[in-house]
Amino acid sequence: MTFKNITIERDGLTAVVTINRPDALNALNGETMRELIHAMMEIEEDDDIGAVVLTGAGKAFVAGADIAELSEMGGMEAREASKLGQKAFAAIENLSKPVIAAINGYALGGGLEIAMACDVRIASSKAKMGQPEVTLGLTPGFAGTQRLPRLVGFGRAKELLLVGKPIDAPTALSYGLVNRVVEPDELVDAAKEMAGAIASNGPAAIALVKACVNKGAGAGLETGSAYEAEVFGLCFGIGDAHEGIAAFFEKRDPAWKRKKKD
Ligand code: DAK
Repeated sequence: MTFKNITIERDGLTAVVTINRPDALNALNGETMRELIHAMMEIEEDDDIGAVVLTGAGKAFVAGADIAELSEMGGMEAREASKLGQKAFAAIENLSKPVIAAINGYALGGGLEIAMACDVRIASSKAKMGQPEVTLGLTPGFAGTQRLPRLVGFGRAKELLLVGKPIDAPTALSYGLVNRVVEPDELVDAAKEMAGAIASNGPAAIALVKACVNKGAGAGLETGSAYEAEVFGLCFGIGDAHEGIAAFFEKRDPAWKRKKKD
């Protein structure tokens, strides 16, 4: 598919997906959501991609949902927009390959929510993050009220959600909202380096760890641990565990099976 609002660039086993509407600070309109869904489908099917970096073009990561588009919506249209957004976020969260958000600037409202749907967040020292929905008389619509407290705790989440003012990158780091803060010109390389490290590991183990953590977050310890035991067995069943352990003892790099159909 050809894309209008995003670009996809390959670097080894990493795909860098850039949201590219800099004139609107990469605000998420319906078309961009649809393109993100298609991009994730293409990446899912491509066995030569092991990890993804998601970033924004220009001075923003994503300045939120497209307010101009939202302002013109009727009820049923807003309902469809909501479903589309949920599908796009699920496509990122459920992608079998980890997604690293490289937060290059403003990540506000839906922009912070899409970053939180990613697996890891690295921020530029210039980034600003927040949930300003209440300043527009809105509540967050892409699970910000749910993912933010899971990442930063209830007190900090409620402050961000209720006051609506953005925080800077060092504060986000101290809250645990982002994993690392780097200089702006080092951001994409830092994210690519992490993506490369992830992609060099066992591809099935990577997909299964992501699924375990995500599924476990919504289940109790007992159910999550039972799921973990199943996928642990699967690593042996598909041979990756035997290969990884053999490579360790033979002092060589593991030869992972990348093709799903091998
Ligand atoms: N939508 C559309 N256009 C936007 C935009 C946005 N969110 N943010 C910025 N722009 C546009 C500006 O209108 C401006 O366009 P022109 O005037 O040049 O035509 C251009 O981008 C540059 O922006 P500024 O001139 O404002 O740039 P500044 O550097 O001065 O300020 C800023 C940067 C990020 C502080 C400022 O642009 C800003 O406050 N932007 C709005 C941030 C915001 O409130 N974001 C939305 C939060 S609400 C839903 C689920 C979720 C949501 C909605 C529905 N459903 C389930 C259906 C989520 C809602 C949100 O995200």
